[in-house]
Amino acid sequence: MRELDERFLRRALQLAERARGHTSPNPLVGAVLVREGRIVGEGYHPRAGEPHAEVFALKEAGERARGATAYLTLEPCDHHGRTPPCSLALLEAGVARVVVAARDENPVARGGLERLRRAGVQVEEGLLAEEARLQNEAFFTALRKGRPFVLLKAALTLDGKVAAASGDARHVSSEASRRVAHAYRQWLPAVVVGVGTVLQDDPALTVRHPDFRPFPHMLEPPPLRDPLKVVLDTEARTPPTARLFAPGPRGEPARVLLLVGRGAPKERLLALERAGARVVELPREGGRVSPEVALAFLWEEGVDGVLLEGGPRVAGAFWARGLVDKVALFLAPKVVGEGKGFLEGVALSRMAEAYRLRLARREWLGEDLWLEGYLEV
Ligand code: AOF
Ligand code: ZN
Repeated sequence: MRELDERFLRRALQLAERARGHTSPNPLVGAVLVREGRIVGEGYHPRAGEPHAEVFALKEAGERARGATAYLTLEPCDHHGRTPPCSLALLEAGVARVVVAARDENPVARGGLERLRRAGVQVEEGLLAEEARLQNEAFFTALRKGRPFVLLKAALTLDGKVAAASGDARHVSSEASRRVAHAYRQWLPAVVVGVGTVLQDDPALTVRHPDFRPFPHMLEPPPLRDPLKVVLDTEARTPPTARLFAPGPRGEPARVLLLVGRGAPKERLLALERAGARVVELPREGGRVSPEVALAFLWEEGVDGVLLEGGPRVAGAFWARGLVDKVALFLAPKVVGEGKGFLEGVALSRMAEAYRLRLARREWLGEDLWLEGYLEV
């Protein structure tokens, strides 16, 4: 029984993955309805504002949902949000048993399991819970912290440098690593860079040829889309001709958000707006737009996670304030000697004080070492 339950729940996790990159601020959710050992309905949540996973599965099952078991990656919602409660939909359809991987932690939506239990539905939870929580780690972390989840990505030489002494940062890591990095861009709704990176590297920040290895349940790639491109640019120094304004590889117009400090030169703001940017003036702290203020603004906009892509000054500022949740590093077998370190402005006097990462991944990508870890606090 447990083996079968696990198999169908895994199928639900796989369905959920089809929408990676499209659901923020909502989670990825998959649903499978099974009657007499056979799948009678499947669904996933395609994007915020559209019906929830359960609704698609119930629709496909029709009358066959009566007496069925529902396998859900997330506790069904119990609220009238953008859509009506899934708990009621499951009850009305006559589902007899519900197997749920992870509890919803959204105080507004959760509670579906209690309602189903009270109505006499057999409820089981916790199977594959860890995998389901990992699938939605941005969603869960953001809810818990009340700000977007922050993944810091960097390609480093063996001596820990992100750029040579001149600032040249082009192609530290291999093509294989860059493809994985593009999968992170697909995953998180926004990419954040400092204006220094725009001036130095002129990145496009689009999603091209991603390699979806970070996501274990993904069977087929989701529809690709470029992230919201966010530039921390206190003085509005981004050139209106920067590559990030160009349409993406699929012809989609670039979505660029420039977070500038109050009092930045008006004529530059106008030029950047003409280039297609949305420009938002935020209060300064110590002369600059702070990471806290930027994240708070993004969270209000419904951004539940960001990929921090540098440079070292922005990375250091987020790190020093404890705002980095997860790190993805690509370590290339190169040595440049003096160059730009990974975290500018972070300085410790004793090795014993060093930050520690709890490693969640250590894998070779060709000759690069790929690490993922969580900052221990
Ligand atoms: C489910 N099934 O497929 C999803 C759920 O604004 P709404 O109505 O889309 O509600 C969003 C919240 O509902 C979201 O924050 C999360 O708590 C839950 N998402 N629940 O039963 C789904 N996507
Ligand atoms: Zn729902």
